Amino acid sequence: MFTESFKYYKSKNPPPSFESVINFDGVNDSIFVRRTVVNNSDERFRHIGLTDPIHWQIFESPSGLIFIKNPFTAQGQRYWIARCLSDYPKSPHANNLHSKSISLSVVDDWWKELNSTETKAEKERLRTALRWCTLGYHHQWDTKIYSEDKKHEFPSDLASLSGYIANVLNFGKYSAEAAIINFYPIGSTLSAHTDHSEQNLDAPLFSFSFGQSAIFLIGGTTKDIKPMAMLLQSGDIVVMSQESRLCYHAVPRVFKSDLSTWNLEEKDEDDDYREVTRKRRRVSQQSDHINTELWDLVLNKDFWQPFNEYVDNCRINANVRQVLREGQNTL
Ligand SMILES: O=C(O)CCC(=O)C(=O)O
Repeated sequence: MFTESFKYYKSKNPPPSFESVINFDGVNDSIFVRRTVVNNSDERFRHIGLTDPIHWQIFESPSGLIFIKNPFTAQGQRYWIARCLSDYPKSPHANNLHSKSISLSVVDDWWKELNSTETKAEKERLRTALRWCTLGYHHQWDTKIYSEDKKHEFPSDLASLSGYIANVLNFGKYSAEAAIINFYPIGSTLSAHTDHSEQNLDAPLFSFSFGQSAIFLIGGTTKDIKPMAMLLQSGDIVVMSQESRLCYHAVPRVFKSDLSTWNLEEKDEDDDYREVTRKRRRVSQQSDHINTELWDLVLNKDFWQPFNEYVDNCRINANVRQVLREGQNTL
C-alpha cells in the first residue's frame, strides 16, 4: 500500500492529482483536530525566529502526528536556512560528500566552495551534490546504530529551537542530540523508512521544512497501511510523537512552489522601540545561542542572494531527535 502511494505521487508522467493531499491552508476535513496554545509566558519566540505561539495553527492526529503551519517569521526562516546551508554541513559535522569523488575542501566547507565556483555547470554539480549532513550523534546509514565515537557537539541554537517548541506543545524538557539535515533538489525523493535508532522513542521527533514544497507520506508501523499524503511548505513543522513516532514515512515529490515566504516583508516597528528591543533581543539571543551576526546579515540583500538562489531551487528538511532517555548520559 505504501509503495503504491509512493509511486503514485512520484510519477512524472502522468503527474499525480493532489486532490487527496491534506493541505492545512484549505478546509481541514482530515482526521487532524485543531489544538491551541492558550497562553504563552515565554517571550523567547521572537528571538529564535518564531511568531507568537498563541497565533500558531496546530493540527494533531489521533496517532500523535502534529503539524504546525509555518510559525516562522521571514527573518527567522532566513536565519535557519542560512544555518542549514553555511554552517551545519561544515566539518566536523558529517555529510554525504565524503563518499563522492569530491575535493576535501568541498567536504569541509561546501557552501564556501560552492560560492567561489565560477562556472555555471560546476556550480550546479556542487549545488546538487550535497544531499545530507548529520549533527550530534551522527546517523549511521548502514547499521542504524549511533555510537559515542561518532558524535560531535550538537548546535545549541537548533537545540534551543527544538526545546522551545517541545515546551509550547507540552512535551516537557527536550534534549536535542541528533539531527539529519536533508537537501532535496527539485525532483528528488526520500524512500519509505522508520526512524528507530534512538534509545528514547518516547521523545518526539521535530521536522522543519524550508524552501520548496513537498508531498510527505505517513502511514503505519508496516508498509501494508495506506499512508496519508500531506503538503509541506516552507516553515512548516511536523512533529512525530506517540504512535506516529515509529510509522513509515517518505517524501515522494519535491516541487516548485509559487510562494517564497522567506522573502515576505515584515512590518517595521518604530525606531525607539526597535532600539530597545534590539538590546533586549541580543541578550535573549545570546542565551539561546543564536548567531546574532548572521541574524542581522540575512536581511542584507547581497548576503542573502546566494541563499535565495539555493532555496529557489531546492528544499531543506532538518529533523531533530532526542537519543538518550532522561537521566541517561551516554549510550
Ligand atoms: O524530508 C522530510 O520531510 C522527511 C525526512 C525524514 O523522514 C528523515 O530524514 O528521516
